[in-house]
Amino acid sequence: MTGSTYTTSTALLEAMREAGARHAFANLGSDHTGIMEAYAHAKGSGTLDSLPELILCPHEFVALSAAHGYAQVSGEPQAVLVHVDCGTQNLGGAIHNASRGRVPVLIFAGLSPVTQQGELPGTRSEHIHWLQDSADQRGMLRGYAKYDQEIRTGRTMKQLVHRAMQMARSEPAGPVYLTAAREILEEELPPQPPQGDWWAPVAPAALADEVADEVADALEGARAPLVVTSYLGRDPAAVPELVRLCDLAAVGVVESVPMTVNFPDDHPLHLGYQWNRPEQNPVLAEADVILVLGSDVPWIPGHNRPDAAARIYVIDVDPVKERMPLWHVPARRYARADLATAVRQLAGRLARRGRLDQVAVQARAAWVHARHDAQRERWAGAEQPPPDGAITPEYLVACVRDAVGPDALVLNEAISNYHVVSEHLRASRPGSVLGSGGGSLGWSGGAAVGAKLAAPDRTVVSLVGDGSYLFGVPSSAQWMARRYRAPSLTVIFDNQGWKTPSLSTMAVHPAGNVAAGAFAASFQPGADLPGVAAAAGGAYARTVTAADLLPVALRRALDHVRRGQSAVISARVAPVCEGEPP
Ligand SMILES: Cc1ncc(C[n+]2csc(CCOP(=O)(O)OP(=O)(O)O)c2C)c(N)n1
Ligand SMILES: [Mg+2]
Repeated sequence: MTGSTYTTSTALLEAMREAGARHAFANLGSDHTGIMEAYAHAKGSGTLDSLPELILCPHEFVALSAAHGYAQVSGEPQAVLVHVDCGTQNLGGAIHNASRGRVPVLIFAGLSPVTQQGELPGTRSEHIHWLQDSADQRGMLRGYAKYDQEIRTGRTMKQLVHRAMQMARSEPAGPVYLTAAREILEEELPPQPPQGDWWAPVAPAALADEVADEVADALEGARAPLVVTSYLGRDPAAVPELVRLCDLAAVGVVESVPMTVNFPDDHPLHLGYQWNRPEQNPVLAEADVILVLGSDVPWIPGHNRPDAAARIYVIDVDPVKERMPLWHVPARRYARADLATAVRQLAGRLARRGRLDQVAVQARAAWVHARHDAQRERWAGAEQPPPDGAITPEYLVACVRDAVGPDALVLNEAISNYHVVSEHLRASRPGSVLGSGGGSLGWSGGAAVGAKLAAPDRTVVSLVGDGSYLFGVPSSAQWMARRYRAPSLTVIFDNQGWKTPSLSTMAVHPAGNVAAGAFAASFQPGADLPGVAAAAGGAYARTVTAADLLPVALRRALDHVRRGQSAVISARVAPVCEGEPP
């Protein structure tokens, strides 16, 4: 075949762009011949703007993580192109993260050619076309993709891309997966007209009047009302709405497993964070009315639960967690609603009805504020470095906070130090912290690249465990950061191993052999982790072992980042085990 002018591949790429994908994070292969021709043709004819910008990704996990980070920051769905079955498999845990994080992204993979004797343009031409033909390629992502479909003719390509994107963007948002054989991608077509205007996502849902009344009644009658949230702040506009509601009725807020800033840390009604620490949160136990506003894990009932008599209301875009096999919160009412809309409705109702007992509200506000202040005082005390000059995680986060300032965009993948980041970063600006939303480690490597592409004027900072840094394929992510001018600062909590599996084991076997120190998942002998980034992406690379050297190391690293060069600082914190690994 010679260079064709308009094919199904052109329609695919145009439709992605029409649906809002500014980028296609791509790892290419023999299924993408039509796509490469389409880009080459667009370049020659000056029409590249009608296609997503192609971002080459040496690893697919990083490609999807970058699309994830971009979509989180911009709210715009992105596209990912991968190679048949094996490229799909290399997406690995990034598809879990996108699904659990409810991130809109369209993944497209080719299929091996469906003809083998030259019957159609695009027919099999390489040995791998027999090897890469799999029985159920789409099945690999089932359970994680919201929608999957094979495109069987170029005539429906644009419709199906828009339909898939409409699904991806409608709440609860999530990844979608399309495939097409090479013959389909090579099919010549008359140019397909734009369709973007006809496939908007489903409009935000409001609370039914009777539900809004019931929740407002509960708040008016509450002695100790509490909001628990994990991801209300994915929509930064929802945060000031929540502040207004909480101010009106003096409602305290606990962030459970926060994936973003849901409520300003410096607001006196903020009552702290819940991660995995095996202890009862007294604030949760004392509450008599609890609004769970956007949370997959509002508490871990095995060790931390509300009072049995508490009246609980779940309001969420996904109130019964349709993709989770086992899930339950003992709520009076489950309501599906857009959180900014629902919270605005509740605040409007409380203000209009004027039934709140103002004396009780004032007294409660004073009590919550005192608790907030005591909590912050305790946290501030923990930031002092010990006399031996070692770097503690609390000190590390405090140094990062002071160095980067409140406008930075912080990616939290600190794992056994997740809670330390929450408590010491003191993030108060909506949209200034991100988590993956899932549990497959390595997200921050690619997500930092995507986040910086989406917000070129912001300083992007990843706080990451040493294990998670390696899971993120830093060779690939750091190369992309240089090639696409998306520099960021990575700070590694380098405890030279995986601490969390030991913590998990000790929680199950508190007096077991691991608790006694007989085994630890150590990375000794230690690796030069920043050196990986220097080799692959020309990053500024430093390892810091003493507390007093940290502030200046961070300042220097940030200078490099501001000049366009990525920087990776490994901060040596207490190792998972001393000396030789047991
Ligand atoms: C893809 C993936 N593989 C394995 C795990 C299991 N896992 C959970 S925490 C952890 C250790 C992470 O190490 P690090 O980032 O250094 O954090 P630390 O526990 O040392 O704080 C592992 C391997 C996981 N969550 N995801
Ligand atoms: Mg570690």
